[in-house]
Amino acid sequence: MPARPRTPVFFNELQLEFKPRYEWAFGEKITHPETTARAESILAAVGQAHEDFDIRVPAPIPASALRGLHSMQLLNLYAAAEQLPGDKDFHPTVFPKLKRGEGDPTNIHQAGAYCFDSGTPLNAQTLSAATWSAACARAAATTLRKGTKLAYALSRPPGHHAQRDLFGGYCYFNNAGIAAKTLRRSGRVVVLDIDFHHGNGTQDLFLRDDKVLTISLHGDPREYFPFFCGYASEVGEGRGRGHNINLVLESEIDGAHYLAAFEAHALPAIELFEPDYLVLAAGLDTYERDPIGNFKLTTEDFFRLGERIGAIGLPVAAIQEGGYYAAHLGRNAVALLRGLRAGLGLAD
Ligand code: Q9C
Ligand code: ZN
Repeated sequence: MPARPRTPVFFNELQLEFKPRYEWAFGEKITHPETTARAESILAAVGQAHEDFDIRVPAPIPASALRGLHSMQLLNLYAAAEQLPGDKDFHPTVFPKLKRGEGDPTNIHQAGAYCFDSGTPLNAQTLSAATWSAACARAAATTLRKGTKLAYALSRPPGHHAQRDLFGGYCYFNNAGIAAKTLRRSGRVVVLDIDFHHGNGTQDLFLRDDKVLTISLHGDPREYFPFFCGYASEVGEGRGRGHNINLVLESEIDGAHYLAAFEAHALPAIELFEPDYLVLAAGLDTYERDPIGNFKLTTEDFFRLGERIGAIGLPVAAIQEGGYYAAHLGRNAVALLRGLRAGLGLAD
């Protein structure tokens, strides 16, 4: 019997050097949810399951690939942040109206022109970690273009909230967007976002694109981040009209109801679109113990969901997004990936 293929997992240790902190004006320090413990938990779990997974360092991502999705000012701002003192996290506190793209990106104090929330710090390690995180997503997509059926990007920091010229929601570069843009060169792409939060950045990047279908299942934005978008009425614009789907799920939804909503609303739309590739924005903050989300999915539910997504039969680039119960994040990621392997027929 041929050896079953191991699933590539892309990660660079340099991603662990970014340690975002909350530093409030009053000097009080609070642990930031997007900790290195998240990536460490996933690394440990995939390392233990080495019969199924193969951890690889991605090729570096060329600046041109980042520029294909993000503005020069955003890149320049991250470069300016590299000059911050090593112990300093800069949190924008002033958000000018009508000045998007107009702030001076070489002046860190104008970072609020490129940011949409106050919980996403810049420091000297942000650019390096975010660039490697994006490189993981690009490597996963490149692997799919060569014929691999499943690849996983251990992208951290996450990406799905990042827009062309805005960072926020712990996201700096839109990793899933980079994967989708890479795959789009060889076919039609569906981006399926299962993070607890609406994938506003990905929606925005492909809003007018009819070759990329974006679907996001998430908590009600009237109550949960990012608040200002993620509503069912956002269906795409121009030729992209009909190619964005927001599925707002009920508060405290459990795995069975989540899967039912997925099967009733996401699956038929994916099949109708006839995509060639699936990019999975794999947020695991729908977990029952997640400190930020309020859904009630279990580890077993992540396996079932992965299995259902894999069974669609499309090559899958799974890109890590949120998930803040770090102690169980690794086992949840492995459950989702093992489900995907089973659904795709890569397991025995
Ligand atoms: N007190 C991702 O999952 N605000 N980002 C939460 C909680 C921001 C989450 C506030 C949540 C962003 C990738
Ligand atoms: Zn999230």
